[in-house]
Amino acid sequence: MKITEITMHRMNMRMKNPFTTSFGTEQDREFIILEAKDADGTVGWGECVTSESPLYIEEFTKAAWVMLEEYLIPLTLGREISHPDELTELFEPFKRNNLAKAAIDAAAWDIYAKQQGLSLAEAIGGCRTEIEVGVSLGIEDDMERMLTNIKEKTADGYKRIKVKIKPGKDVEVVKEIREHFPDIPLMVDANSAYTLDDVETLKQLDPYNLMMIEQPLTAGDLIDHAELQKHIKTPICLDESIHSYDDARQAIQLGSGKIINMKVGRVGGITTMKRIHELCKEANIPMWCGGMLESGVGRAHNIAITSLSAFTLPGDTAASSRYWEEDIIDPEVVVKDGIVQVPASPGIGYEVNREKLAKYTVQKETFK
Ligand code: OSB
Ligand code: MG
Repeated sequence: MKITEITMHRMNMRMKNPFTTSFGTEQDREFIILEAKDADGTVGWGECVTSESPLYIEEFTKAAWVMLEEYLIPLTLGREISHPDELTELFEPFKRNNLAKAAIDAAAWDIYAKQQGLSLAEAIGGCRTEIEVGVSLGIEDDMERMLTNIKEKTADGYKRIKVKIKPGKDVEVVKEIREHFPDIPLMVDANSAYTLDDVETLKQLDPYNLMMIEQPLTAGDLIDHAELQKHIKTPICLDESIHSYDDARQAIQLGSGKIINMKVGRVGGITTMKRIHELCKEANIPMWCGGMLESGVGRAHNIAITSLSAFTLPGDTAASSRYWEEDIIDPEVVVKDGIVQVPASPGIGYEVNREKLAKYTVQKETFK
């Protein structure tokens, strides 16, 4: 395989509703769709899941664009590779910038799968034809609205509900949710908003039978999470602390968490994701696929990834319609009774709708 042309589409897509986390509110998603063309004409797609601002992670869309344009795309173009795994090694000298790296990696895997006549799920070793999904709900000022959201999503069949929390919007919120929904599979995500000074508050979540608390402490931290886990019963799930195979290995060794949220972007691509997957399988660490409010392209990759065997918990890959008036893929991602069918057709298994892609593109450049 030899990628001879890459087009970056900088996108701006407005979500139906604002999404609030402990780090801020986002409604206009700015990200990059990366289109790669092989010498044989096969086209592959990847999504660079950055946001306009570096609030969740240090990368952001304009920075990723420069990283891709100046470093990663020149390294990729015209290079003969026998397998997409080789890209990880190729990009290794450049520190971090995982979201940018993962965008090319994703497109290369799509090309590779199409050339092999395999679905992306098959190409990466997936073993499921359908996956269970949950939904992630943002912080709401109005508790009634939160309860309505949960009621709706539960009625839609989502397999678990995740709610965002932050200091001051945590124990009371969970208590009230549990009063109305005593039995739903429920978890919370703090997006790094707490410190070890908050142990007493976090302990108060223990009676509410949460599946897990996601990333309570600082992004990148493993040590304090291990300490926190000794004091709370709720299992800790790591998100912003896992950027590499070694992060996952050390987290398991230290007991920093009991569950891992996998985002392919955050770990720099499918190749590293697969290594972490093997590690978690061996260590009996359940995984699930996180989300970055993706368009259909990123969503398609997430569906394929979730077909791997250690992804035993429902992830955040909700239906296209949960986010968008219209998605940029055909067909859109549909969730029925909390289940998404894993496409069997070659590559990501969805067609990018070029008309809709163009409609939301604010900058486009082709590199050869
Ligand atoms: O922490 O998982 C997170 C969205 C943007 C950035 C970080 C996170 C999230 C979500 C939403 O929780 C996941 C989704 O619905 O795509
Ligand atoms: Mg998270």
